[in-house]
Order: sequence, then C-alpha cells, then structure tokens
Amino acid sequence: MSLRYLTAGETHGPQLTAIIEGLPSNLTIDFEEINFQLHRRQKGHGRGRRMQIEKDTANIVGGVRHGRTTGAPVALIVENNDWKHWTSVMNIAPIEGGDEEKRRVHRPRPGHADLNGGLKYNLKDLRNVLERSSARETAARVAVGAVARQLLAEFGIKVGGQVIRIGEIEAPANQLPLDELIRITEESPVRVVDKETEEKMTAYIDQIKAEGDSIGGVVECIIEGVPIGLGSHVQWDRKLDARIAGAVVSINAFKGCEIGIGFEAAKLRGSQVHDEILYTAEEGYTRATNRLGGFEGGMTNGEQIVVRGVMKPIPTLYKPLRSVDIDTKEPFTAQVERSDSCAVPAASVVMEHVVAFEVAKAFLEKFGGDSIEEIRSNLNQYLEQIGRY
Ligand code: EPS
Repeated sequence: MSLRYLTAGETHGPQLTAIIEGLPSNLTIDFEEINFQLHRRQKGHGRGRRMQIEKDTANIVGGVRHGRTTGAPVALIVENNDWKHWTSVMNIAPIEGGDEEKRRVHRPRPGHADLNGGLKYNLKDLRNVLERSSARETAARVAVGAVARQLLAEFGIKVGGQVIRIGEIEAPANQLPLDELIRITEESPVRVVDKETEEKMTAYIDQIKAEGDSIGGVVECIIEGVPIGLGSHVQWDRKLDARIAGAVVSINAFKGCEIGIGFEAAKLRGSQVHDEILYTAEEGYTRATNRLGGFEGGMTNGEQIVVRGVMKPIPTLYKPLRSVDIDTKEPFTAQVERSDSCAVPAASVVMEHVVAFEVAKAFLEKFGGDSIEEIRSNLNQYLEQIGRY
C-alpha cells in the first residue's frame, strides 16, 4: 500500500487533523523540524492579522514512540488558536441560543468555493463551505509534508524553494547551489534571493493592500538528490511529473504547474529544449542542462526536480466584486472579510511540502519496505545495479 494522507478540520474549528498511512518503521522524527516548517508557512510579507493569532505547532498523537515511527499510521493535529473566538459559531454540537444564524454567510465571494459548494452540498450557510475550503488547511499539509521531508532527508534528498514572481515583478534567474538558495530565501520576507527584487515586491504588496486588492504569483520548488527512476512511463497514473502537477494544482488558489521550463518549451526548438546525455565513471549518466526539470518519460532522471506553480490572487477582496445574495437573489457588491493581500511566500512553503510528499510516495513505491533498514538495503542494491549499467 502506498504512502497516503488525509486531512480534516475547519479554519475556525478546534484543530486540523491529519493521518499519514504507509510510513516505514524506525524513521526518526524531529518534532522541532516539523514546527520550523509550520513557522516558515506562517511568515511572509502580505499576510493578514490571523497569523498574529496563530502559532502553529504539530502535536503527534499516534504512530510515533520515543521519537521513532512504529509503522502504524501517524496521526497529528495542529490547533487553531482562533477557535476560542468561534466556539459558539463553530460548535460541533447544537447549542441553545447559539449565534450561528447571526454569522450565516449568504453572500458568496467570487473566486471562492462558496457558491459551488453551497449549491452542491445544499447548504444555505456558506460558512459550511468556506470553513473547509480555507487555505488554513495547508497548515496540515505542511505538517504532513514535513514528515515526508524527513524520510527523504534520511536518504540525502533535499527540498528547497523560492518565489519567482509576484504580480508584475519577476525575480532574476539564479544558479545558486540549493543549500545557499535555502539559506538566502529564508532571510527574505518574500522568499527571493535578489535584494532589489525583494524591495520592489514588498513595496508592490503594500501598494496592492492599500488599494484594497490582492495579488498572486509564481513559486518554484527544487528537489535534489533524487535517484533515477522514480515514477514510470508505463502507465499514466504512475508518471511522477503528472502526479506532482495534480498535487500542485490541488493547493488552494493554484491554477497551474510547470515542470522545468514548462510553457517556455512551446517557443523553442527541440535542440534548445532537450538535455544532452553525458557519462563519466564517477557520476554515471548526467545531463548537460536541466531544462526538463528532472523528468523524462514521467520518470526522474537524477537531475534536480524543478517545479513551478502559479497562484491566483486571493479572492477575498476589500475592493468589492459583483455577486448575488442567495437569500434575496439581489446583487450586492461588498463583503469585507479579514484576509491576506498576498500569500505567495507562504504558498511557496506549501508547495515544497506538497511536492516532497509526492516524491516520498514514489520513493517508497520504488524502494518500499516496512522499515527504514529494509528501504536502505533496497536503495543500495538498486544504486549498485545502476552503477554497473
Ligand atoms: C483564509 C483566510 C484567512 C487566512 C487563512 C486563509 O483566515 P481568516 O478568515 O481566519 O482571517 O488567514 O489562512 C490561515 C488561517 C493560515 O493558517 O494560512 C482563506 O479564506 O483561505
């Protein structure tokens, strides 16, 4: 059975919950590292007031004993501090004289799940939709991905990321070694390497916020040290690049995914796109360039995995867009909700974790075993085989 996870929980409910199934035994879990990743997701210029309320930490409540996985499902929770302000509206049990009717949402926001979800689930309080469709859920996905990252790290696989674009401002390309990229972007409030771009982006976000608007962007995830041959060309749902693309577009507000040079490939000739194959006794087969982002035939080729995702601007606007009240069917143009003006830097962290999970899943499919030791021996045997090829 392959690695999988589910999440549950509402943005203003008591907590987010996740269960990860299919982890091997004897993986050492670094709790502080999971919380560090959660902290990274909370940062970034353009976040709203909610992030001052939350101090996300993951509490593991199953599948780990004395700091190591047992092979049982790993259960974890992330509490919502904001819950204390919502105990009446969001109570799990019916409560006498509750004020849920007072806080009923009947004006769907364009770009949100509100209207589709209300119609589909026959819910007249759109809060039932927005509470679950909120990007708060990505905290659980980061906690899950942080565990997957620790599995990858056990085998020398590293994950990093950066912001490529916020609105009209694009970061210049860089060829930094991954460790350095991770170190520098960590210091940046917009997760870019270049200082001048950072200043432009932060000023731009401030301007967008002052104008009551929101802004999206493009983020990139890089994974290094991945063995050749994760994923497979033989069946559509085993192609790892395709699975990654699906996972990326599943992140709240993401509208697209590129692998390597992605859409640029449409403008270039074959000779400008494909990565020439090289061989040395020390390194084996490598590529002269990495335009295809580490994938050929849906399989990893040993180069860095490079994935980009595009995030649309957050649809909760201080600037009104036209919509219709579901009670009166009358048009309306204003419903101000607390929100972020730009969550692109946070989304960059989310994407790292979502992609890391898909790579970990494919890694376990290839080298699967019930314990870390069994996986290590499978991996080493395969690496020897590749070395002889
Ligand atoms: C979100 C709206 C805001 C964000 C939230 C995502 O929350 P609230 O409605 O409570 O102000 O802060 O993001 C998070 C809570 C988070 O942890 O990222 C939305 O509508 O998607």
